[in-house]
This record gives sequence, C-alpha cells and structure tokens, in this order.
Amino acid sequence: MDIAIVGPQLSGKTTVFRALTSGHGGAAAGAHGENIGVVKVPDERLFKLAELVQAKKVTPLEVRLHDLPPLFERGAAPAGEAAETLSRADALVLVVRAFQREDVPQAQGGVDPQRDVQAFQAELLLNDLGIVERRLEKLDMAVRSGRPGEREAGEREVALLQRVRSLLEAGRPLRGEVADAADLKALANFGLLSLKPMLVLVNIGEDEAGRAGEIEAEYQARYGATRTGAAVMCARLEAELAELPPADAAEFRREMGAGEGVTERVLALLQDLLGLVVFFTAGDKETRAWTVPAGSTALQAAGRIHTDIERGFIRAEVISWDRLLALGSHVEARRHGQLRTEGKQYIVQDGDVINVLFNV
Ligand SMILES: Nc1nc2c(ncn2[C@@H]2O[C@H](COP(=O)(O)OP(=O)(O)OP(=O)(O)O)[C@@H](O)[C@H]2O)c(=O)[nH]1
Ligand SMILES: [Mg+2]
Repeated sequence: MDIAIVGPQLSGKTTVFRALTSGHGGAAAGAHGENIGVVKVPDERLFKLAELVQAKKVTPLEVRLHDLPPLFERGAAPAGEAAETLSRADALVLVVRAFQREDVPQAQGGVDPQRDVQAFQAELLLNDLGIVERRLEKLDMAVRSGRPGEREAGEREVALLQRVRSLLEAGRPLRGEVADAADLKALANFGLLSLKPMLVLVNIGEDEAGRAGEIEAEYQARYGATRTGAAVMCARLEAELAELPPADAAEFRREMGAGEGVTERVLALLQDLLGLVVFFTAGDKETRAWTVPAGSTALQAAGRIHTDIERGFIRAEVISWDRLLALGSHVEARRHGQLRTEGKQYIVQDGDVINVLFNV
C-alpha cells in the first residue's frame, strides 16, 4: 500500500511523515526531496495472536509513505518524480495547517484549513480535467480512423470520459462518483488524482491537543463523504513523542491531554477508505497480517497467501481473533465448536484468523 502525503507549503507534511514513521520502521530519504518510509502497522490484534501461539516470527502489514514537496505551487501541475509517485499512490493524505505559530510563515490571509482543503481539491479537479481532455483529443482521432472493433471500444471510452468530464466541471471529485468496477478499471491507468481515496489530516497546535477528538468530529462531519475522511493530529507533538521511550511518551500524553494511538488510528482510517479488510494467519513459525478488498472470498484470501494454496484449496478453518483469544487456543476453539469450517465462497471478515487446508 502506497500513501502520498500532500498539501500546501509548510503545512507540516514532513512532520506528519516523521510522526507516522518514527519508531515504526524507520525512514529512508528518496530522490528529489521526496522522503520514503515504511511503516509496520502496529496492530494490537496481531501481537496478541502472536503471543498466544508463541510465534517465532511476527509479520505486520507494511505501508509505504511518500512525503512529497508542496504540489501545485503557483498553479504548476506535478512533474517528474512527484507526478509518478502521485499517480502510483493508493491514497492521498492531505495535510492542512491549523496550528498558529509566528515563526512559521503563513499563507496570505492567515491560517485557514478549510480554505486550504478547498484550494487543493480544486487543483486536483483541474489536474484531472487536463488528463481527461488530452485523452479525449487522442481518442477522437482513433475513433475516426479506427477499424470497426476499435471504433466501438473507443466510443465506449469517449462516453465514459465525457461523463467524467462533466463531473469534474461540476466540481465533484471522482472518488465519490465513480463506483462501477468496469468504469474504475477503464480509468485505472490515467492517474486521476481526485479518484484516489483521500484523508484530510488537520494539523493542530499543541495548545489544542486536548480537544483533538472534538475538533476531529467537526471535520469528519464536514469532509466525511464516500472514500473521503478526516482526522486531527498535532504533528509536532506526535513526531516528538514517537521518538521517546513508550513510558515517557505516555507520561507526556497525560500532561498534554493528548489521546493515544494516533498513528494506529490514521492507518486504520486509511485502510477503511481503501476498502480493505485485515485477516490473520496464526502459525507458530509465523503469525502474519494480510489485507484483501472488502467482500473478498476465502479463495481470494488463500491466493493472497500463496497461489499454490489457492489452487489446492480444500476448506478454511475460521475464527475471529477475539474469540480465539478468549478461548485460548485452536484446540479449545475446536472443542467448543467455535472453529468454523468454511468453503471457497466464504466472505472474509475483518479480524478473521484463517487456516487454509489445501493439497498440491
Ligand atoms: N507548533 C507546531 N508547529 C508545527 C506543527 N507541525 C509542523 N510545525 C512546524 O511547521 C514548520 C513546517 O513543518 P514541515 O513539516 O517541514 O512542513 P512541510 O509541509 O513538510 O513543509 P514543506 O515541505 O517545506 O512544504 C516546521 O517548523 C514545523 O516544526 C505542529 O503541529 N505544531
Ligand atoms: Mg516537507
């Protein structure tokens, strides 16, 4: 999973990046001012399962974070490395500034997170409109000069792109509008930015850390739409706490009135926006977290683990992680009739512990 951290100048993008990566896998600098870091998702459920089965190896989910330089400065479209990273990203985290601080230069008109969100959304729409228009021009030629088969496919694409164009012109980000699987597939390779799920991350000042929950509820009411979410974080505080020993960090949190588990929550929100569910395999050699798109079957989950396991699928033994913990072991779960046997078509639920029986 690749997440691009974006936003206006000096909104705190790099600080958010540090807050999310420090102590969770470490960061590596990339080329052209882009920072790339891998976060091992700190999922409490996984660690408890690993302890239960005394796993020799624990493998959390990994999320790649890309900290980009400010985009759309003076209306310029993203170019080079940043454009590539953006078009490959699975989701965007838009960092906007809500902290007041004299020594950090402000945009004209002062600190105004809502204005910044609107301006950024407008840039995304404009960017996508450019992509769609260029594609339509190309298609127009292909449709006129193409063979009958090509012409038909071309005309279908033209119809879709015209629909997309009118959505963009009406100021509607595509992420909330295009849901049909065939349409999504047809649009997948164009790098349309407003089609990507987006989390608005409001970067508040230390003085407001105690009210983060309240402020977050306001923003969620405003921006919570299809595949769009909002979260609040005091990035500077979180970046500093992430580098402290856990006991000291907890002490500071109490003093500041700051809640716990901000990184976990932001990552969980992203998972939600991406429509992913997490399942686990709990072996004593390795206990591991996996993701599949919501609505995936046991057979698809098996394929995620290994194509051989998918090919030789016989059945799956399934139990939710908390029930397994409560019962203490797979043996106890089976004795209580709580270890279910499921077939290929079973729809995987978030938090399932799955053991696939297969033969090759
Ligand atoms: N008080 C306070 N200062 C912050 C916070 N987040 C960022 N800053 C400060 O704001 C300045 C800019 O932060 P960066 O994280 O570098 O911002 P950026 O968006 O990466 O900046 P560019 O990449 O240059 O656009 C730094 O001096 C940070 O210390 C915050 O939550 N509270
Ligand atoms: Mg930066």
